[in-house]
Amino acid sequence: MSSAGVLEVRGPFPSEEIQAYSDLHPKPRNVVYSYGTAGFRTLGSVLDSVLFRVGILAALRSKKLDGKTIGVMITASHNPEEDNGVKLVDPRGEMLEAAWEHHATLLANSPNEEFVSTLYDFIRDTRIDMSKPSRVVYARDTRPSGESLVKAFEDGLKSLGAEGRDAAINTKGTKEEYGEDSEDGYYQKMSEAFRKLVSGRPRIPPLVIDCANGVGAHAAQKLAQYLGETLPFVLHNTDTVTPGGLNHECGADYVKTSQRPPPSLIGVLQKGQRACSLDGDADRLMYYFIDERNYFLMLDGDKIATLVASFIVDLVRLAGLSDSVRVGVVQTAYANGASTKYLSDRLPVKCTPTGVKHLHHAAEQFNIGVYFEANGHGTPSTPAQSTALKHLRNLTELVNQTVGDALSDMLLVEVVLAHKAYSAAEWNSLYTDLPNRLVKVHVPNRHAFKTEDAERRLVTPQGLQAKIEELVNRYESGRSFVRPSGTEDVVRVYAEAGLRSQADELAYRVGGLVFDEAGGDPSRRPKEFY
Ligand code: NG1
Ligand code: ZN
Repeated sequence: MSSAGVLEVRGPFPSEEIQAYSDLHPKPRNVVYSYGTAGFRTLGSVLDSVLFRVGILAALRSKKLDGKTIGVMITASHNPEEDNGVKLVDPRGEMLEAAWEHHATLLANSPNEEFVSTLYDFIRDTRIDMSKPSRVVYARDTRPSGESLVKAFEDGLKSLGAEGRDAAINTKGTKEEYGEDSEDGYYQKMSEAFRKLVSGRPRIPPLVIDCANGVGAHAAQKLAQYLGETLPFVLHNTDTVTPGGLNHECGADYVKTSQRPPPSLIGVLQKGQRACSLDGDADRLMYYFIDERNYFLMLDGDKIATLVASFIVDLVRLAGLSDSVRVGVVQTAYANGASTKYLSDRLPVKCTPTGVKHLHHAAEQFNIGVYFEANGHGTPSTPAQSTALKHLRNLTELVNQTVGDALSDMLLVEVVLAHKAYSAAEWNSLYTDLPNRLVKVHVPNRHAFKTEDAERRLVTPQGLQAKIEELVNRYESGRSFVRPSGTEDVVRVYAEAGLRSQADELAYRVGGLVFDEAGGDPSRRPKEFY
């Protein structure tokens, strides 16, 4: 070892084992992988080598952090069943450090014959001590491809002799079952806090939950046992076995994107009854109801943020803490303009680029920061100081402050509704959403689109932003912005305006501008939908 740097890997490097296991999980030559906002995400059928290599990477990340536990989630969230994906979670529940996203991409793309030497160089350059222990806890959602991908991932762990623990619900009742204490403890803690928070309030009418035929079905069934009559559930779309069901015509993304209820709930929902949809991995939450006139009304992430923030503001005020505890809301450009206006009149609001890591970071600048993306992804982060207050203390027990958990968000909404004695309609009337439309545009190279000002303006392609603004100005209460997706190979166009027809028209027109500018395949030009 020279003082200039470490020339060799510290500790054992089992190159033969790694090579032997790696040969079982060859990388397809024609696929290029990239670790994006949501980790690696693509068709489940081309992810075998990625999962194997992520197993290795997770073990190395743990060694690098002195044996702290790393989390790995195998899921493609709200995406269709044939997709799958994997992301890493750092020890405190936060997203993988950005530099390691780059390492992950590098390792995933290394050709088979170079993999072991690329890995060696990486371990040496990153100064990972291979004699350190490593601990990895992992889980998957209910997708059919999940089972074999878990095996590939476990091979990655085994090749380094790393310790892994399967925290997935699918091991329940099998000989691999891991003690359920922690999962049970979690439901116990949440439901006890919930009971305390709603005690003395009127009986809560049943809540309809669309579980997206995903992993949330298992969790909701479990939680129902703990909550009993305190909060009765009516569970739908709980079939995690029939192929093709996951997120199909159900789930939070379906509801938000199509702006209608899952067909399976039509005829089930009674007027005024509260209903909500989870997504495939149960980290998004969308509330909705049918009003007296039989209209479908959505209570999305913005409405949730508004409800929760106003409740927290009330609690802080009642506790006489207004001067010392700063409550704020964090949104992205996708937040409905009406919500931004409503909130900005009442408390500080910050806008960040898309992605939980940006929102979370900004939320930490407040003492209590509430963030929900419009699509229902989010959580409030409450500080330790608030323990002076009983309700705030119970709130911290209830909410999951590091990673999205739609069920804990749902309980929080129910607490606030119970406290404010709000019906779904009263909650909805806090402000009226501006009609809006989100469109995907397929372009040859989405990376040509660069943004600034929390993604609200395009920097490149040059001149396009000016054209968008020229269009937007022709619409009353018009707003539109364009950004490349971090999770799909598309550019997203968002538009809102005072009238439904105008929002649709604006979205279509901006979509057309983007498409023409990017030189897309004419057969994929956005279609008129208004
Ligand atoms: P992209 O594909 O970068 O737009 C989508 C969501 C994000 C976030 C991530 C991660 C929209 C418009 N975008 O990101 O809000 O949830 O997925 O899942 O909903
Ligand atoms: Zn999700």
